[in-house]
Amino acid sequence: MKHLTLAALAATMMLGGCAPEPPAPMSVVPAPRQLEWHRMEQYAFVHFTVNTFTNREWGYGDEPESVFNPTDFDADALVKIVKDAGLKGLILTAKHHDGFCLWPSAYTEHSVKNSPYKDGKGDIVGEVAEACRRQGVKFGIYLSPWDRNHAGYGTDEYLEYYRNQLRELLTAYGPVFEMWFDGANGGDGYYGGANETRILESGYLYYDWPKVVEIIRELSPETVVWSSSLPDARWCGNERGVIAETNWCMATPEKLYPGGHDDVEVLTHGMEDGNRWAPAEADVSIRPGWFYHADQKPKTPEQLFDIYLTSVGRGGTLLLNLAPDTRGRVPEEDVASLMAWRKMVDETFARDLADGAKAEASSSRGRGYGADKVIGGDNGYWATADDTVTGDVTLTWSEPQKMNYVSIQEHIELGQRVRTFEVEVLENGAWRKAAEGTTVGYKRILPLGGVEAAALRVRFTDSRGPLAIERIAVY
Ligand code: FUL
Repeated sequence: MKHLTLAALAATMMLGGCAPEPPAPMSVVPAPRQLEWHRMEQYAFVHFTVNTFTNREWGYGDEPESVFNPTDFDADALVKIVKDAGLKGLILTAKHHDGFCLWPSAYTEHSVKNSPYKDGKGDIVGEVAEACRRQGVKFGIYLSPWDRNHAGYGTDEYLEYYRNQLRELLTAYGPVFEMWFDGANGGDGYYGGANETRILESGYLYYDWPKVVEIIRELSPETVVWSSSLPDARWCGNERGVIAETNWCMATPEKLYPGGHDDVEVLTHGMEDGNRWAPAEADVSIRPGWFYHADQKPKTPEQLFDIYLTSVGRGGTLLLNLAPDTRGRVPEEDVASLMAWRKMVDETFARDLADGAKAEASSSRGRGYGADKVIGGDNGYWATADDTVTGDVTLTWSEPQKMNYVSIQEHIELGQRVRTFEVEVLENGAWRKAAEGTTVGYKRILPLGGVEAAALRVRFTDSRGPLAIERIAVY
């Protein structure tokens, strides 16, 4: 027995000694629910309510329930479009600012139950949640805090109503991958017939977001909370689908929402020294409006492709909105654009050239953390020693390859580290800088312009700690 152990020890030593410890995690790392969320990369928003029928973006709150009358709604058809487009989830406007509920809530009469849809027996939230489960698409909910219908909006009565609805939704329609709380807070509205303006001094204080988050954590701990104030995920600061090139996944809540208002600078870039994981999500509509309007056109597949590069390609997620029409169907031209975009993304990123390359690094942490780990993903990560915060990985091919994009991913389980990097290509025997960037995070995609090169080198020129790179892919 003793001999065997010694032999095994000798073999281990010949192979380069004991495997080193992994790099220590940075002080802020993602929770498992956030990691899972990052990996979804892209999911759909669906804006559908009375506004679809009144041709508005923000309903006033006085719309009779009778206006909600989709003639051909089919939850499975909607979810199939989302799934075929490669979108991994669907967040539905269960209630928008007008207060109309797409589910038969026990707490109000202002819902589908008093609409002509299925003679009041329909439940859009339930039907979509079920269709999502059947088709393997994750389900999420938008529940507008601002409610222009409710008579008690602005008082404690409304808060109780709102929290009851939140509990009702999470209990009846879970699992919910993301809860989406928009930032529109107060203004004029119907408010049960008062027809007045109600301005909140501070949305943060009124809604008591810590209390709302507590309810979600209790009923649905796996749900990612999207909001301005206490987020698991943050707004990227615009509705164009453009995340900043320098994009840290960390932020400090007090800095995101100082004085009850968004700090767009912090939302846009995040904070290198932020005290919680609050990654950027890019919400953008396929059309100019969030809701359907007959006179609007969808974005082209090329526009959607650019949005993919400035959202998923900058380390965040893409929340792409679809707007069903008065039939309850996603307009055919939108579906065509969406599917053409999907095809473009799939074809562009179909074959990772790194699969046929040899990988070498300037240095490594030791056994189990070599350069080969960057190829293919899912097999660990390349890491440097504790005192080494710069380094490079070179991929070499036997023949020159035509390169359109490089995609780099950090091992974010251990936090976000890279501050700056450069990409060089070996073209006709000489190295040339082809691209450069700042942060990497979950994923960073940069164009290489179709260069023909026999090698590609990523030089990490500054990092917050030892490097931990999960994947370098070339397309
Ligand atoms: C905003 C809302 O005011 C818009 O109507 C839309 O729902 C957008 C996604 O969020 O806060």
